[in-house]
Amino acid sequence: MSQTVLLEQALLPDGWQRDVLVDIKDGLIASLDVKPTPQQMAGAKLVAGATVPGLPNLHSHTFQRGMAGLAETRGPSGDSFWTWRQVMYRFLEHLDPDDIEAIAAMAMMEMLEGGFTSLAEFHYLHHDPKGIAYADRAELAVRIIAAAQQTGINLTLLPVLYAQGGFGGQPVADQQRRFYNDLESYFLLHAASAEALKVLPHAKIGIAPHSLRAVTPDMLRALLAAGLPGPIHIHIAEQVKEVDDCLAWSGQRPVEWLFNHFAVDPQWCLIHATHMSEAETQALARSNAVAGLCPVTEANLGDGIFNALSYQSMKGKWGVGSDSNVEISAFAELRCLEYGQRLLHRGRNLLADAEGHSTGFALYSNALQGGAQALQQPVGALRVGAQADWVTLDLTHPTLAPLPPSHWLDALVFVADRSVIHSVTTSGTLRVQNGRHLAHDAIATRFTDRLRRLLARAG
Ligand code: NGQ
Ligand code: ZN
Repeated sequence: MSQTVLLEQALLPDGWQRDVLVDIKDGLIASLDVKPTPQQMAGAKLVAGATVPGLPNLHSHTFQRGMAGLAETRGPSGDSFWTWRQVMYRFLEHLDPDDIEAIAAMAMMEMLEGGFTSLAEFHYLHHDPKGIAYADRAELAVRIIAAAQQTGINLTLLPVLYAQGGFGGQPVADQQRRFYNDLESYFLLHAASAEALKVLPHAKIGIAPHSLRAVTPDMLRALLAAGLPGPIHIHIAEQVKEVDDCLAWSGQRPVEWLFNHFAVDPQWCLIHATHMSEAETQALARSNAVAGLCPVTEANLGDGIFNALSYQSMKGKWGVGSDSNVEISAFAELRCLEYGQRLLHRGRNLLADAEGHSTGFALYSNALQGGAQALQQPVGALRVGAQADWVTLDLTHPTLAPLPPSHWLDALVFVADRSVIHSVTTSGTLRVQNGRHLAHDAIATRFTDRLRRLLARAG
């Protein structure tokens, strides 16, 4: 399958360019011409507006979209990440495979409508509510894959190893039984997931030890020694209590412990990494691993603020994820990241590259690069060989219409809501038009029906 489109305005790696002619073959950009002849332009399908590469979403648990808005009521005492986690555990007790697929499709559709075109799904819900493996042990991975197929988001699936309930070999709690695997069953799950993923031509697979809280050092060593392909994602140093528990267990902080025991390299993506000393920040930046920041969720859960200013000054790589999916928007993640730094350091335009440079451009391009690395997909730039994944902005929208191109990304990150998104394409196929996914109504109706029933069941 091949087609030729003419992008009226396109964000290329070195800036905005008018009239970019793109040939798409098998979902990839086969050629890209910045000085097309009038004859070439005449034969192409015009994409009006300003086209930017879609952002990779490097961290999500799609099922948590089903509890968005259900964890904002004050509980009996001192609400925190840990009481939220109890609410989340109670919510997932009732989810069946059909619910999980319907919620995943809803979340993925909103990702596409919100500017994300690819996704690393950190998938740890594996078994039935009693902790018993489904007849197909990859049943729930199959459901995530089906949702990706329905929506068209480009998936990197990260089957998660979750094997202990806390540092030092604590047994998993009853509420964590749906996550549990030993190494042997994990490898079977991983193989079955890889097989199921074959229905998606551009999909990737990686591995994800859930956190240092949830795997033992021996298991982590054995998992890495198996040499499975793809990226390695892990939650780390998100909460102060997690840092304190790690210190009590090992005498070291989580990021420090990881670097002391493993060769962290660009394959790795450290999710959150909120609480790091300067030495840890430097080690992470030097490793060229990606810091997987989820600023909206980190704010929602009261995690703390990642010191992006010092990390970026050390040329650390980072990307963004929508994690708990309480709000799904590529732009909101970037905005929240910069605003956290402004509040922390009491300054402005802190993550811009240099004087006279746009903050929105710096945020957007860093998140493109870090996200592509974390997903290990050929995404994150409009260039030959990349997936034809892009977001086209409506240049007649009042947020953008009066502005010159040099300010479009600032307006996108700091001013716009999703109503500036006109269309979204992944793998060369149109998925969102006039701001709505082509299957919006069917996906939204199924989600609403299933969630109503679920909430009635749960009481
Ligand atoms: C998760 N979410 O796996 O969904 C976690 C909560 C945990 C975040 N860390 C559970 N944001 O970390 O134990
Ligand atoms: Zn997470």
